[in-house]
Amino acid sequence: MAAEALRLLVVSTPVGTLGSGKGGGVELTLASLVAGLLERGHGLTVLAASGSRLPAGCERARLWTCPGVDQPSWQHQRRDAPVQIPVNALLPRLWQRAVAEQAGFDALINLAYDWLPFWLTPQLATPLLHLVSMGSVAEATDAVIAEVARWDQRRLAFHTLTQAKDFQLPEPPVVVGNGFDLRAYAFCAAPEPLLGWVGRIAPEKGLEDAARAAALLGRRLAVWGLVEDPAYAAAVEASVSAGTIDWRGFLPTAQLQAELGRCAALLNTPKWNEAYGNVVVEAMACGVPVVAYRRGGPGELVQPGVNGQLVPPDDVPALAAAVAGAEALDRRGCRTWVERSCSRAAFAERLERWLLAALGR
Ligand code: HBI
Repeated sequence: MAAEALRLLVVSTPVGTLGSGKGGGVELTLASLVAGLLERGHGLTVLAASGSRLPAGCERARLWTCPGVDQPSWQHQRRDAPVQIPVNALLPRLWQRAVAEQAGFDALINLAYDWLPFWLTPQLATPLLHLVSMGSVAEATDAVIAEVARWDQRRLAFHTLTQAKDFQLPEPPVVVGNGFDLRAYAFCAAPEPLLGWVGRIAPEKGLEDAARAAALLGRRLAVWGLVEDPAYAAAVEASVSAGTIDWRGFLPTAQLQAELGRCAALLNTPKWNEAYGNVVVEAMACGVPVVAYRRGGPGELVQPGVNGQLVPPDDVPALAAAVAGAEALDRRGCRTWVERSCSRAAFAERLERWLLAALGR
């Protein structure tokens, strides 16, 4: 239990409503951050887009919402793109409310990857902290994150060391990993001879490499995820023999984990500096070992010989060759590693340590 209960305002991503899945990994991070800190006795208020629903486990948090137009995703803009504020935008409304209410909180926590909240940091009386959700994807956010780091780097936390290395930081970074409600993931001891791949189906996720590796092995590849780029999905389907890919669609966690657990191994093929790699931990939580590129967060989460294997980035033959070694691993060891490192309780403890240090307590 925490030494003293903090009153915390968590401001969500302006890309989609909580519960829509459009916020990507941030939704899972927010759920674990809020539920974990509630468990430790803190008071939580969540500020998000109208239509948002509090995730399971966060019922004791207060929910405030604002209407407005989503922010364009930084993942789909050029690195040198200017910051855009749409007409009737959600982002400034969220922060207008946060600024107006700041006196009622001990700290504000921002989960958005947007210029405005980082820029506001030195201007607020109540300490504003940021859990940065991505690696470097835009010069505008790189620059403002570097400014906050120069001003007071204690205000920043990252999911992994690899992600933090993308940014100019005067001090070693605070790395908090992520947290998962492991009751939601069932361990599967006896898999099918099936390979798996989970993620938004878009070029930066590298599905084409996993499909080619499965084809090289003559194995089926089950694919779960939102088809964000239909043309890309069709091109991947056409790149391997019919029947190699078994498209399973975007499933809520309960259904996803029930199917994912039956895989003999998960292939993880990011083409960008994935900040963390939630799907890698979700697979391991079900006992599924992971073969991943040595890149981004997954390159830090996979412990070779314990919960999976790592191969040189973009090396498809190496990806295929590593599958047998991963499938030979003890599946219970994958689950145990997640229980030790990625539970909501472990995540909340790391978050609380970050908060108290940033508040100078
Ligand atoms: N883009 N502008 C913007 N703001 C965000 O908060 C944001 C984003 N793109 C993706 C994203 N957040 C989340 O899906 C991260 O989990 C990747």
